[in-house]
Amino acid sequence: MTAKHTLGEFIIDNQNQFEYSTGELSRLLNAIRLAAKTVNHEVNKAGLVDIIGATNQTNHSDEQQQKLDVLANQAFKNALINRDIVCGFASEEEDSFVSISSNNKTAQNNYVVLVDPLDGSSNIDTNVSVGTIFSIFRRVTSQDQPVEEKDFLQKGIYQVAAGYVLYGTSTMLVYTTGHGVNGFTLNPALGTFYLSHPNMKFPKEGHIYSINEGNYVHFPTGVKKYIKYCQEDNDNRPYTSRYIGSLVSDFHRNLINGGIYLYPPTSKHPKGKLRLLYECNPMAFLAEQAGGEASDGQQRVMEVDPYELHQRIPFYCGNKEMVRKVDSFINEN
Ligand code: AHM
Ligand code: MG
Repeated sequence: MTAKHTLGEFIIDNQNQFEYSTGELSRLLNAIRLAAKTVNHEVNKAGLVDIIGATNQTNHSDEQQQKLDVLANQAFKNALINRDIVCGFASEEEDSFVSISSNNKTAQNNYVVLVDPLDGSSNIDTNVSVGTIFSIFRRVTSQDQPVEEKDFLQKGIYQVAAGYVLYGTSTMLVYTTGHGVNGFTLNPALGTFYLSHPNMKFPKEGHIYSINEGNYVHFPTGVKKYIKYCQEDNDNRPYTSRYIGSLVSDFHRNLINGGIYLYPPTSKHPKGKLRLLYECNPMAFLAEQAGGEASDGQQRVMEVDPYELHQRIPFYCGNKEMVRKVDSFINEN
């Protein structure tokens, strides 16, 4: 495999790794690749045309939607729905899931996709990196009926694929189907993603902690103790603090350089801020596939049993040893 391997070739070459290899998952990943290029195009135009700033709408979580949130959501929805590839779609920007019936009545589609179309979108106005996060499950209901909520409310361990697109200094698509993590960089001149980061793994040791320390006074005691531990002058510490406020970018940097991302419960977000289905599960799957871990402070994120689409949880994700350390502080006494 060389850096000349394109994402399209890689998807086809690896489709036989997949348990239910019908080509359906490959077509789905190709649709995501296309949507990623559309969003990339829009993000790059920000500042030139009137797509920066807020709409006058709010999403399910009562957060004001940015214009690009809406554009990105539409790009993913169109790419998936128009291609007759999936049976269901859920998004951080939609109140409820969308059921999609196939034109082929004898063979309905098998997969549901959950998307955070533009994560970290509050960074858009200031030209700071943002991302898209996606998670794919096989439906649990029978193929001859419309999807139900339970097709989406599955534990993360049942994900068949997950990934993110990072619209950064370059645009990357990073994904897993449970056989390691591979990263592809977009050549903007050709509009093609090339394999640039094969088999991504967290470095053995991490030295970066990423948390919004402005919320410090509201953190649980265990997290406060962990932050003090990161700052101690001992062994390989103090660690470095780096926080972009864009989960995809913070996660990507920590995956490459070694680190942990933390979003504990706060007074504003007593259950944590990040959404289990659109953000935590896919990042947890990628982290584990790259030799890292993800926890909500009590258990492995991918084993949390979801009860609602927009559920939030506390999130600690990154190098294995660092996640275990913060867990041990949280569960002390
Ligand atoms: P969003 O999906 O509304 O963009 O919120 C998720 C983002 C994450 O990308 C980021 O890590 C976090 O919210 C930042 O939150 P805060 O500004 O509270 O630190
Ligand atoms: Mg988000």
